[in-house]
Amino acid sequence: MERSETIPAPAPNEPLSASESVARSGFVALVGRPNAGKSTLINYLVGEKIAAVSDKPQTTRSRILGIVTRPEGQVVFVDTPGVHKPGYRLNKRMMQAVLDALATVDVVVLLRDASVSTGNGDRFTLDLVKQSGRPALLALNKTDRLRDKGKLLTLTDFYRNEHDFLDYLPISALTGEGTGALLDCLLRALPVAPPPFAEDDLTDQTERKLVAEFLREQLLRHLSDELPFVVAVAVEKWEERADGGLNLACVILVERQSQRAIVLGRGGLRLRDMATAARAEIEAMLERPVFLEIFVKVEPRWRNDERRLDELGIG
Ligand SMILES: Nc1nc2c(ncn2[C@@H]2O[C@H](COP(=O)(O)OP(=O)(O)OP(=O)(O)O)[C@@H](O)[C@H]2O)c(=O)[nH]1
Ligand SMILES: [Mg+2]
Repeated sequence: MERSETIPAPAPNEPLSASESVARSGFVALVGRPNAGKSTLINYLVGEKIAAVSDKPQTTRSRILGIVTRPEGQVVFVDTPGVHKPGYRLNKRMMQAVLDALATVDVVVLLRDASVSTGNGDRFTLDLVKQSGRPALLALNKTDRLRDKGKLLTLTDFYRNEHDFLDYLPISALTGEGTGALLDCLLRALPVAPPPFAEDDLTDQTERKLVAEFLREQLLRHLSDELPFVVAVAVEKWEERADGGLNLACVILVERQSQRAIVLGRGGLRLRDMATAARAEIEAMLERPVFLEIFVKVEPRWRNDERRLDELGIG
């Protein structure tokens, strides 16, 4: 995409003037450890649910665009999988999605869960952001959880000593606190360029992909421990009904027969609960009645199967 850089970015605390306020646009990667709150933040900023959220790590598996259009310009957020050590092909693709985002965006937001202590994973993530050479902003998330606000000062000092970030902003992706300041800061940092997307575009995710993700989110919420890592969801049938409704069929992949039994639950009750919750969300999104059929299929080693990963749109 061509960009013109003729108008310099205003100083951090200077208001955006009318002439500057139409033209700033670009791509902003949300990068951070699993569970930092990247998808919660993109959903909040976009104002619609476009990304699955759960308290299980590695919820996001591929790049998701979330588009925010304001009078001052357009910010195209790139939600990425959490930074982790890849084992399976699945995880290698997830990490590649992070690296691709870092290599192509205009600005990076390093999102850090301020309510947990700093670990090796946080240092590794910081190094990736530094190595990208992109302008970066630090957002300290989950401030609503912090009893001791002094923690924010300590963390800000830590990151300030490590890297020259554009700014160091406390936010809560859950309540939205601080997200206005974050958006302002990003709009200032973006180049002068026409918006890449139409004003009413919200995401690049297809309805089909969102259906699969809404069901997978329910699986993540209802299943404990290791199971979330081994489930995937694909939509296999999308059929118009004469009565205006939709017939959908989804397949849930697991790797072992014992996992299939857990997903189903006693008498199929767990799957029924998850399907009911997913269907309600899918109907609200599509604004029409949905008839949802679900199959649970054992497919050993799908996480290392490149063809399957292509079909699932991962990476
Ligand atoms: N209290 C609080 N919880 C939050 C906040 N932001 C996110 N969470 C919670 O943190 C958990 C992880 O959120 P996600 O948005 O899925 O995190 P993520 O960074 O996208 O995680 P991955 O996709 O696994 O990399 C969820 O349970 C969210 O509800 C916040 O600002 N405050
Ligand atoms: Mg996520």
